[in-house]
Amino acid sequence: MSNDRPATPLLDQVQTPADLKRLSDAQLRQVADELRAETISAVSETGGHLGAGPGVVELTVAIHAVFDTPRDRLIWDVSHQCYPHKILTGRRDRIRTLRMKDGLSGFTKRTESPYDPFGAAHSSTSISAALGFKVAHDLGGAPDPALGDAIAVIGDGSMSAGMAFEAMNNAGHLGKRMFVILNDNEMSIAPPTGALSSYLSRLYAEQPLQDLKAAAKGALSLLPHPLQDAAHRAKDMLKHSVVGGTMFEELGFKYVGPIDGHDMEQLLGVLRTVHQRADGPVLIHVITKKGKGYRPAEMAADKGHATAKFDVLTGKQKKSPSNAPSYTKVFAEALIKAGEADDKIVAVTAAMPDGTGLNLFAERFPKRCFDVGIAEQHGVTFCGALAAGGLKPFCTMYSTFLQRGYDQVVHDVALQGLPVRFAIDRAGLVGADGATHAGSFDIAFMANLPGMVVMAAADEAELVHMVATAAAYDDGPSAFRFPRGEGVGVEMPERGIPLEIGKGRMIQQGARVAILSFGTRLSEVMKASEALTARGITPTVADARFAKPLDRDLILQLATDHEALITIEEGAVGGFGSHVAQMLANEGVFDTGLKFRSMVLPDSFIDHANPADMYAAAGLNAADIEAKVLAVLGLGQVGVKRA
Ligand SMILES: Cc1ncc(C[n+]2csc(CCOP(=O)(O)OP(=O)(O)O)c2C)c(N)n1
Repeated sequence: MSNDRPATPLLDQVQTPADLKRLSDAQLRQVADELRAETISAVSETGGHLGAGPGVVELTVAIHAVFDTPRDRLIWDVSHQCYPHKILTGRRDRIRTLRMKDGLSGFTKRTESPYDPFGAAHSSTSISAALGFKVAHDLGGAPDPALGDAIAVIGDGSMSAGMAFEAMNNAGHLGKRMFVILNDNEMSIAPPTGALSSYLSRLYAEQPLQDLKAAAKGALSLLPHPLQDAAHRAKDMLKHSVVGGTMFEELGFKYVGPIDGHDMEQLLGVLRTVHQRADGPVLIHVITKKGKGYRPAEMAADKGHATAKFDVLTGKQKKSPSNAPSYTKVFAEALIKAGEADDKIVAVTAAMPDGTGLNLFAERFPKRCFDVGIAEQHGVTFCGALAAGGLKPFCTMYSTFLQRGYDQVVHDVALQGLPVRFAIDRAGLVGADGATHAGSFDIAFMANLPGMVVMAAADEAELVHMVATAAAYDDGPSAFRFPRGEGVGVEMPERGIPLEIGKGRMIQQGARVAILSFGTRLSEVMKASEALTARGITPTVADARFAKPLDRDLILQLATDHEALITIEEGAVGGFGSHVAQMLANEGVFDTGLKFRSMVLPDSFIDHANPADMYAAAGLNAADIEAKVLAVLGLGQVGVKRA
């Protein structure tokens, strides 16, 4: 590997998957090699999901060579492994814009290409989607392009989530021809946990990977065959040597495998056979290596799951140094301290030990930390019962993934008043992962729940106090949110001090206009305040700390003492500002003429870019706050002229 663009003579001739159909099997092997080199080279320039793509290059080429995409619907689960697919499906010219503003998405996206029939980024949806396409096909749905087969490619990590099993249960029952390719690399982001993972490992630990002949025969024999004898013979053979996968068979799938996902000949052989012969749901178990063919990724603990831009030769990442600690790290360290003081504190992550910082908690307290796999729903209910059992669980999830466990938050935790502590990381806009990962909705969906305490940290020191608050508060459920990225560099307290529930804090006393901030926009508010002070308007600034319960006294005071009140938060409409507006309306404050404005995320899904650009697009930066203050005071025009 070198830092120069790789030579890709054969790949250069492939504009769309139709071009693969003209190539020999040996040439397809070469296309796969070139595709791997091109993928690694592109990610070195853009950053992104590095390990998953190289693990599926052979699979990507083989599927596109055998099936007829985009007519056949190919659905990549999570779709962080879709970069090679994008290169083969007419997007190679833009592959070096991955995850950048106005560039290609890092995931499949319906609006981007007809080869992306179903968008994804949250896991374990692909089998449901494939089944939906298949049923639409059978019932005469007529989209453009017309419907053909449906193929889901799903990783072993994603296969562990409930949704995948719900879909297989349904698909096995309906018995329709469809294909699930289980891409088993024995990795999730971290090594996968749980009984399913052990089951899959056993499936191939106990028997060698199949050679081509046996695999193709295995596939054949699982399918209807005109010759009963041959079918019988094959069945016997399979029973005794070739077939594992009893669990999948019990669910109604024909099981083929395990096969070597880097052996092009074997892949092509098996896919051609099942393509020709399947008349019901088939699960093809493919063994691959995450990061395959790129040593730095293969050697990394996470197999190069996600990376910044890097040097291809050395694998060294090009990250800019930061001055402040990340919120995630601050959270983890505060939780460890709380855990040292209280042995009832336990922590739960859903397959994100590193991303949430719980790997550090697990190192310190291995018995008190649980990685439940990609299973947010289970994780939340599990925490509910841990709380009912007298422990103090911190249910630690990214805002976007907590969405999946929402009924469990409502039904299993809030309704029963159980003191689960929700630590909500990646709250607000997240940058390159884009709209699928934005933490936009948690304020709204948590603050509307009776009995839920909802906090947002304005900076990293506040986060330390909120961890302490959540640890101390045992009267019901609580949540605190904090964003992706680094803190603002404030002085850190030695230890967290529990906050008074439902009380905000004054930051600065000013006049005429009050700005009430919830969360980390506070630093932008302070920048805006400086600019406004230079214009002769010093706003009052307060940090609400709580969206629930609201600090009524503080808010009513701000409303009474000022001509205008502006709220600001990193969340969608329906959150903090809405609660404040509702309270003020009910108190009759608007009857006496308070000017009220609420700054929230726009009512649209914001595409990937860097976080600063995203907040600029959202209109939540200092300049927007300044403009809002001027406008509400009727000085908007003056402001624009002076600016
Ligand atoms: C609902 C949900 N929870 C968590 C994640 C974060 N996540 C992204 S990829 C991934 C691991 C997926 O593992 P696997 O399916 O085995 O694919 P691999 O990366 O190994 O190819 C996780 C946990 C997610 N995308 N969706």
